[in-house]
Amino acid sequence: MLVLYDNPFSPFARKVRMALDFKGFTYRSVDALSIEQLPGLRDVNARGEVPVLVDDDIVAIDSADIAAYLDDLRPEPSLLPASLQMRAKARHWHRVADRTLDAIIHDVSLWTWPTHHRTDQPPSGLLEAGRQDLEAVMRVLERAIEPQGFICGTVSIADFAVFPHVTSLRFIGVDLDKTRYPRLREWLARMRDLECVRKDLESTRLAAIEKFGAGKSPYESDKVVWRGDRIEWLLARGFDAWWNAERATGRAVIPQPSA
Ligand SMILES: N[C@@H](CCC(=O)N[C@@H](CS)C(=O)NCC(=O)O)C(=O)O
Repeated sequence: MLVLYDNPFSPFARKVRMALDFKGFTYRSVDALSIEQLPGLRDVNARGEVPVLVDDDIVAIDSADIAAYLDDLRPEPSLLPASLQMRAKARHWHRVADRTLDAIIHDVSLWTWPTHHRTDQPPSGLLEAGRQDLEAVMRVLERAIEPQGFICGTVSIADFAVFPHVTSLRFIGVDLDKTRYPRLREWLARMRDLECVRKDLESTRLAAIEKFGAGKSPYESDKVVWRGDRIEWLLARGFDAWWNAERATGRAVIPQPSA
């Protein structure tokens, strides 16, 4: 059976879970970011990141590569649209979700994580810069969504990649109001009608209760693993001094190079 090194809250893992369910795979999920599962995760991925998919002796790392592996394994229903133009578009929005939306949302959300209880405040201007850049991406997405359809017309990996990020925007004060974002709002409703999306939302909701009930958390509560894109956005927006201070505290961890 396929084993997914998973986490209920990771947007990358959620994307892969929706893709697995959309394609009708049976799989076993392990919450690999819980402290007790971390050694097992590092055995299959030296970077210690989820998701990882293990299919007997085949290990697929990185959510985009896992999605491609799933299409290789079972071509239909495909995670990519039929036309060349829409395939290129799907890959573009997949990348925007993974590199840009994830980076900004991660960087501005640290203070709201139920796993970490930071007593400091975000550096001045960070939240505003994040909201500004996220709104700029949302304006482009609003125009990009195919009318009466999904991002690329039919359901694709672009929808599964973008969806978890868009649903977290309200927690950081980005309001997708009906007047400015009618297509986005219709797309969100269409997404929520898909069975694989409903399953994702329900399992995320239940996991929040299970994992954080009674003030508990099974996860790391101090250190934060920073990937390249997340650091890049901070530097692009001029938060170098904050980043250097964060590293100096030892809270910020960067994965070591590995093959
Ligand atoms: N490029 C990777 C990124 C995966 C990633 O950043 N995963 C985060 C969770 S969202 C992670 O596992 N971080 C390690 C940690 O938090 O300990 C992918 O697409 O799978």
